[in-house]
Amino acid sequence: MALDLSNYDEEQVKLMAEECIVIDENDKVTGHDSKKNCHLMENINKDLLHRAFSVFLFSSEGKLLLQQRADEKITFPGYWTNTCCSHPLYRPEELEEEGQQGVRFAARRKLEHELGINPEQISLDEFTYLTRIHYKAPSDGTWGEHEIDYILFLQKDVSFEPVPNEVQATRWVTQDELRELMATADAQGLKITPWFKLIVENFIYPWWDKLDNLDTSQQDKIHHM
Ligand code: DMA
Ligand code: MN
Repeated sequence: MALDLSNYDEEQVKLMAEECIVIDENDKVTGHDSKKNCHLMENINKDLLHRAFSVFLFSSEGKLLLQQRADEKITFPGYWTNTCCSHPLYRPEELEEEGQQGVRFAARRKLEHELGINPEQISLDEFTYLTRIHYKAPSDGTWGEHEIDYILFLQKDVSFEPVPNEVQATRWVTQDELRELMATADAQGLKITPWFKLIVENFIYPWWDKLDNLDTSQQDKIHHM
C-alpha cells in the first residue's frame, strides 16, 4: 500500500521531494534518493544511508542555541535539538567535498530556512568542521534517520527569527543548563532528538570547552555509533 502523506503538513510534505545524497559507510557518494525514501524505516532497515549535517551555533559568551522542532515536522516533531540540522542536496554546489564546501553551503541555506538567519551574516569558512558521526535512529514506526552527520560549530553573534513551520521555540543554554536539561527532560516531558543526545553524551563538552581552539584532528574520521 502506498504511504498516505495527506495527513501531514503540506509544506513539509513538499520538502520530502528534496533529493538527498546517498552514500556508503565510508561517506562515498553512490547515488541519490528523495528525502521521503531516505527517511522511511522500510528503506533504512535495508541500510539506505544519506549525508547530513548538524550545526551548533554559540554566542560570543559561549551559550549554545537549541531549537524545538515544529509540530509540523514529519520526523521528530516537537523534539528539542541542536541549532539546525538538515541534508546537503544532490546538486553540484552541495555535492562539493573539497573543504566540505557542499555541506557548509547547505548549512548556511538551512540556517536561513529554519531560523531566518540572513546568509550575509555568515561566511562559509566561519563554520568549523569537526568530524562525522554515522548513526541510525527510528522516529516512529514509519519514519527514522540513518545518516553520516557532519558536525559544524559556529561561534558568532547573529540575529535570527525562527520560521514557525520549522521551529516552534528556541533557547540559549550554558553547559550547566544543558546538563540540567538532559538530566530532567524525561521528568519534564521534553523530548530530545536521538542524534543530539548521542552528540551530547559522547562529544560535546570537550569541544565546547575549547571553542577558541577547536580540535580539528578528527575531520577524516567517521564515528560509527
Ligand atoms: C536532518 O534534520 C539532519 C539530521 C542531522 C538529523 P531535519 O530532519 O531537521 O532535516 P530537515 O530540516 O531538512 O527536515
Ligand atoms: Mn536525514
